[in-house]
Amino acid sequence: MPEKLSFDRPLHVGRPNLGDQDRLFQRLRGALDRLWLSNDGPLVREFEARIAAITETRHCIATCNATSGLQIAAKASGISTGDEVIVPSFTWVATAHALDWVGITPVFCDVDEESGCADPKHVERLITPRTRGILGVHVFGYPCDADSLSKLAQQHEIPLLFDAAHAFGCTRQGKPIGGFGNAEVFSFHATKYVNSFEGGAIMTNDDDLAERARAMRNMGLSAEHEVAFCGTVARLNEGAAAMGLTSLERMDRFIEVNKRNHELYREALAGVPGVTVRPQAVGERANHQYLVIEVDAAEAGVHRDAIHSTLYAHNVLSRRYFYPGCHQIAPYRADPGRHTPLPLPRTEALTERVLALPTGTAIGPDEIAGIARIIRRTVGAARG
Ligand code: T4K
Repeated sequence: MPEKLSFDRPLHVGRPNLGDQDRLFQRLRGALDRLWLSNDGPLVREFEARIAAITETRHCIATCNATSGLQIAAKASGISTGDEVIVPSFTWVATAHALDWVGITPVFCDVDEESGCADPKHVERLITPRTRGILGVHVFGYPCDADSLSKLAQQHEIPLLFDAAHAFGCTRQGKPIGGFGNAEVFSFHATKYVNSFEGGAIMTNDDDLAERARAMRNMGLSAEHEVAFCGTVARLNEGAAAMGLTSLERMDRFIEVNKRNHELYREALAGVPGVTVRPQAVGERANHQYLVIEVDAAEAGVHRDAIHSTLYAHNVLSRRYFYPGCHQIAPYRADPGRHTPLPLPRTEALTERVLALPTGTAIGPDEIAGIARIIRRTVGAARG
């Protein structure tokens, strides 16, 4: 009988990790008993204090998601409608949309191939008098070259922000992500290894920026009936904070499992021509939240998309994070002169090669071995 390769249940990328459900319900009951469900409640404050402590950053302003957090961080840094901000194209579309939605123009830069993060040399070439900020992305938790970006930002007297949606719990040169640049923004969406159902956090060591961001998150209110700034509504609610706090209690365990999965994939895919597991930064603490392989079609004899389709056919729902590059998607492609003065060859090559595979607590060693077997056979068949 031929060996069974397909899975009986779909294996997803982005399956949420769950903390202790009793602790979650206890916290939710507490919120219900207090009749305090949102607007800077005690669970939100506790969540913020925990995130600030873990990341050794002075201020944490929890938000309803990272997208809103990025918008507030930009506005609170003094970036306004009509300004341009340089941002990598190799990222989730939320990074670009967060800016564009509030009338800030994202100008896309190319990335460094190894890290997948903004290439500071290209950023430098793109800076013009219209540039009012730089927004780096610690893509898949790999830390950006914050030193080089920071030098550029200081030289041009513009704010430096980081989209740290993937990088909670990671370090750069041993220092936790969260405290770099003028502000960083985490995501605690359900698909992140620590989640608050939906949520985000603006992190900063700048007291004034923190005060502005805190007010902007809540309609610009600085005190009762005192509206200091134009703001939005991007508060985290108590239910979400209850989930976030419960998830944080298992943070180390989730990282351990992700790390084990990373090793298992690496071993199981070793020697498959043209297929490599994207590495994490050497010597840093990584959360291993995303497990991303790269497929070199020339060597593997098969394009990433064919492996993606084959996995799907076997019930492994891989994701092409991140394809296409932001500069190639409709809203930005339509106006290339405004968003991308140059082609972005490294981004374009990378977006053709990457594929995210299931990881996290919802997946076990046997499943990883099975997924690797499908990939190995697909490549083997393609190469004859
Ligand atoms: N910056 C970066 C660099 C980001 O990657 C993101 C988000 C953001 C900013 C913005 O963060 P937030 O504003 O969302 O806080 C997913 C996530 O929705 C998104 O948060 C994430 N990045 C992005 C990389 O992935 P989709 O469109 O792929 O989501 P979806 O609904 O297709 O789900 C992905 C996988 O997760 C599926 O296999 C199903 C599984 N899943 C999902 C949810 C929500 C579950 O198993 N259970 C669930 O509850 O964007």
